[in-house]
Amino acid sequence: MAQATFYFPKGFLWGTATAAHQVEGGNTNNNWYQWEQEGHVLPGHSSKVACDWWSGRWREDFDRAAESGQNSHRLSVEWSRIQPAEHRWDEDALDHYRQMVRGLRERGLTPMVTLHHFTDPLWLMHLGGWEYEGVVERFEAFVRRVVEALKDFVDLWCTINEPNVYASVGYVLGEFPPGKRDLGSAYRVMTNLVRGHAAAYHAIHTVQPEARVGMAVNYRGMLPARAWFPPDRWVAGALSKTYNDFFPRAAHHGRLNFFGRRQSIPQARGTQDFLGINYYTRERVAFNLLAPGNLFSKRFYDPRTEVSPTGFIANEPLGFYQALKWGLQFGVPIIVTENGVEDSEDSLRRRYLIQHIHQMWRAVNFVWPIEGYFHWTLVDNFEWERGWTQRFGLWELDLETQARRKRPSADLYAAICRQNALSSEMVTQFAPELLESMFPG
Ligand code: IFM
Repeated sequence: MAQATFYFPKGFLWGTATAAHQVEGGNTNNNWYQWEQEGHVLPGHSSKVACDWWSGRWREDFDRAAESGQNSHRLSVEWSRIQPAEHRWDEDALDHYRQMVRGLRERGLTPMVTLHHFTDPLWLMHLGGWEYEGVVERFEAFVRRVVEALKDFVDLWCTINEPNVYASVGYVLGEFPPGKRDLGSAYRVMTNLVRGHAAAYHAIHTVQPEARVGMAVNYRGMLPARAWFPPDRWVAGALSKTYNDFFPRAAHHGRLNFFGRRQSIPQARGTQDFLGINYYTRERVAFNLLAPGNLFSKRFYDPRTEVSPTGFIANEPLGFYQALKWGLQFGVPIIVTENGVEDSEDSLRRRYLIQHIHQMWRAVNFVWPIEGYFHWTLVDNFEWERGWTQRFGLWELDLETQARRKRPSADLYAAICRQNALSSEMVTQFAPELLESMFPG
C-alpha cells in the first residue's frame, strides 16, 4: 500500500455548520415551532430545548470546535428573536448574537453567519410569508440590523440557506410549513427569495463594503436511471435545472427559469461573491408518466450504494465531485457550506467523511477555487419534521442530560483540520477498508 498525504491550500476553512432553530432551544415565536405544535413533527420530538445554546451551552460547543482544530464555524441568527413583532426589535437578542460571534473570534474561529435558515417569524407568516411581496423589504431591514450589529466580528455572510429546499419542501411537497402543494405558490416564493437575496446582498455591501456574501444551495445529484433512455435523461435534466440551478443562476445572470417560464430580475445579477454548496447525496431519476404529482419522475437511490441508517442519504462521493464541478460555471469561489450524514452509531460517517474529503481534494488539485468545508454538524441537533431520529453530530447529544459524547469521527475530522490534509495514516486508523481503493500500491 502506498503512503501519501493529500494537502489542502493554506488558509482553507475547516468548520462545522449549525442553524439557530436546530441548536438554540426556546424558539417559540416562529413557524417551525407552530408546525411542531400542530403535530407535524414526529410525536414526542421537540425543538424546545435542542442543544440549549441560548442558555449558554454554545460556549462549551465552540470550545469543542476550536479544540478539535476547526478554524471556522457557520451559524445562523433567528429572525423571530431579533424582530419578535413587525415593529419591535430586541436589542438583547442582537447582543446575545454579538457575544456568540465574538466568542468564535476569541477561539480563533472565523464566523460565517446565515441570515435565513428555514424559520420565519410568526408575524411574517401572518402577512403571507415569502409569498407576500412585502417580505423583501422586511428581510432587507432585518439583514441591515444584523449586519450593523455583528459587523465588527463577521464579514462572511450567507443570505439564505437552501432556498430550493425551503420552496420545494414547503410549497411543493408540503412537508415543511406551510405545508402547501402548489406550484404557483412555490414560484412566487422562489421569486421573492431571489429578490430577498439580492436586496440582502446589496444592503450588506452598503453597510460593510468588504463583506463577502453568498447563498447556500442544496445540490442534489440527479442521474438518469437509464442513461440510454431519452425520457429519463429529459426528466433528470429538467428537475436538476429547476432544483439545483434556479437560485445560483438567478444570482449570476439575474434571470429566472422555472420549467421554461422565464423572468428577469436585474438587481439579482452578480449577487454572489461565493457559491455555498450543501451536498449530501445523489439519486437516480426515471420518467414516470403516472406520477404527475411527482413531476413525472420516480426518484431512488442506486441499490448498489450504501445508505445511511435511516435511509436518508446514499453515500455517493463522486456526486460531490460532480457538484463541485457544476459549481464552477458561476465563476466565483466555492465554499462547501454543508456535508455530512446521519449515523448515530458512527459506522458509516468515518468512511463518508474520508471519501467526500478525498473527492474535494481531487477538485482542489484542478485548482478549482474551493475555499472551505463545513461539516454538518457539530453536535446532534433537531432535524426538522424528523425530530431527533437523525443524528448528524460529530458529538452525540443526550437530550435528557445535555451531555455530549465524542464520536470517533470527531477525532478523524480533528486530524484533518489540524493537518489541513487527509493522509493514509488517518485512513488506516479510521477506515482501513478504504486503504486499497484510495492508496493502491
Ligand atoms: O439539518 C439540515 C439543515 O438544516 C439543512 N441542510 C440539510 C441538513 C440535514 O438534513
